Amino acid sequence: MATTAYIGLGSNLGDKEANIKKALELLRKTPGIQVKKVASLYKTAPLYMTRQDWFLNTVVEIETTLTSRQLLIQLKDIENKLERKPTVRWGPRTIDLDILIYGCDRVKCDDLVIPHPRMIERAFVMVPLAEIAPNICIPGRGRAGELARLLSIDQSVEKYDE
Ligand code: PH2
Ligand code: MG
Ligand code: MG
Repeated sequence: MATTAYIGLGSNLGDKEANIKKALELLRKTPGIQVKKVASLYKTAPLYMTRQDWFLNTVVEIETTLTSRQLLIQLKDIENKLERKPTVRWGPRTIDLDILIYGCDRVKCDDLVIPHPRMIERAFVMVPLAEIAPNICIPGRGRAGELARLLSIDQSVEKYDE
């Protein structure tokens, strides 16, 4: 049985657009993953560690027969293929692929928490998510569309001209 999941993509090192495009291509080639919807690319101001280059972000909707754990392994594999190097937490990266939502599942492991615990405070996640799934409900927080609207009042997220 297939599960609908949402994945956040981000890049702020090297050729950001090429990195996101390559990651999308690798996602499409991964057995057990079907990419259903891709949001626009957004140019976003860095959150948390603010003295670094701006990010390109997007969100994709997939259907997958993989478990959330298998999906995580595939996403790490794509990050490795794009030569992501370990740096400081929230520091610059060629590509970051995060599971945001996996069906209705709730997961709490040391290395995997679903829904993504910080997505609701991040306009760089909620704005592209709301573009492709405005009515999706974040448990206890409301609809993506409304959350995105509130967050984008004070976080800089603008559409990127491809
Ligand atoms: N990712 C982070 C930390 N800060 N800021 C923006 N704008 N976009 C990101 O993808 C991002 C970030 C850690 O994953
Ligand atoms: Mg991340
Ligand atoms: Mg990550």
